[in-house]
Amino acid sequence: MDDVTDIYREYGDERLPPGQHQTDDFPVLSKSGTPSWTAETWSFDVWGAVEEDRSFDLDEFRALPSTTQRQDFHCVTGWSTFDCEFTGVPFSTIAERAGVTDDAVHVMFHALDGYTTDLPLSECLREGVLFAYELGGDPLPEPHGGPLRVVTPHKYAYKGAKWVDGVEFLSETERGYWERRGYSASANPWNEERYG
Ligand SMILES: Nc1nc2c(c(=O)[nH]1)N[C@H]1C(S)=C(S)[C@@H](COP(=O)(O)O)O[C@H]1N2
Ligand SMILES: [Mo]
Repeated sequence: MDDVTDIYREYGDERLPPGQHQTDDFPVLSKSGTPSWTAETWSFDVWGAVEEDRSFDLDEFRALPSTTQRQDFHCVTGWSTFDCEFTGVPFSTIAERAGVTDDAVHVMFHALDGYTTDLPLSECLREGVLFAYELGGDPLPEPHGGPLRVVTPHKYAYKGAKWVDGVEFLSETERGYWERRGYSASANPWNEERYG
């Protein structure tokens, strides 16, 4: 297992970002409840500034090369939970499979509940950004985004779309659900970038 719990060292000595408190459990936070889906119809789509649009069903996605990482998780509302063990496919693997074109600079994640969130492409290519389908060695619980979610340990957790079913590569910056509603586009917890 890889440890990516040392990201904070880029910003100082404190593992717990400023203004956060540590919780031992893993709370659930969703804008509008847990959406329903079926394994038969679920698909994960990749489109936009790519050489070839791609679509994966669940079995195809789980057959991709995966990694297991221990990560910390920071919600912008103030709680942090340490040492979450996620298994999934690195963002960079998906970018390689689709063949990102030269004009791609930004990414929009799409989810089954209508949620969206955006990040610069360079921020998505960091080691800790995964499309995760297991938590602690078990299938990712649906309230936490199962069957598939994004995790972004270098950002507040609203950058990690639960129930993710699409990733769109963009040649220009666009804003996601919370980013359009006043939350920070950059969302660095150690710089307390909570509001835009
Ligand atoms: N699709 C979707 N993804 C989402 C959200 C959401 O409402 N819908 N909430 C975000 C927020 S604000 C946080 S803190 C985390 C919460 O993840 P958890 O419920 O697994 O703790 O998911 C993020 N991803
Ligand atoms: Mo959050």
